[in-house]
Amino acid sequence: MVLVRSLLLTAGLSLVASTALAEPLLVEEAQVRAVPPGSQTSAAFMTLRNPGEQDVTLVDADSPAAEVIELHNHEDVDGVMQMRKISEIVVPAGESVALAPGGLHMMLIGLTAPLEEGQPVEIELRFDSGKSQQVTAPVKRVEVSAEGHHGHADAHDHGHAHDHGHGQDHGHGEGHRH
Ligand SMILES: [Cu+2]
Repeated sequence: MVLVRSLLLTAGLSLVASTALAEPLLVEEAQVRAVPPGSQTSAAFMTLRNPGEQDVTLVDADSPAAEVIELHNHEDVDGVMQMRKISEIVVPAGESVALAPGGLHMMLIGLTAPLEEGQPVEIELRFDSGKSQQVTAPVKRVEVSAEGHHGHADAHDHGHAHDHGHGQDHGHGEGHRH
């Protein structure tokens, strides 16, 4: 009887443990944009992959590196790319969503300390399910000009997207300087 009870207890515990360990998303290529000293904002980029069978909805994020993190997208408004705060990012079951310069990103607002290249930034992703997930995103220089050295078409497209991101960041910084 004692043996049965302890077996049940063990089974119950391992079930809880494996549930707690199962992260909702696989996060790849997480990085935070290196910004000049004195900058109050930065952005985090990453690829969110959902290996599960249910959609995962990101609704919020938090980091010791910034006072606030907002989920942002870029929208083409009459030919001008504008940054918009959005309430959620849905990662459909079995699919992945890229947060990248010129598109979806997490905006770090009110940096608590200067970001140093290579520094790991801890970001907690919060989901509508109430679950959360910890991500480490190193600070990296996100190239603004990719002209010249890479040569192939991909590099050029890339450079273009970065240029958009760059312009928008300026606009954004001003928007938050109330
Ligand atoms: Cu933004």
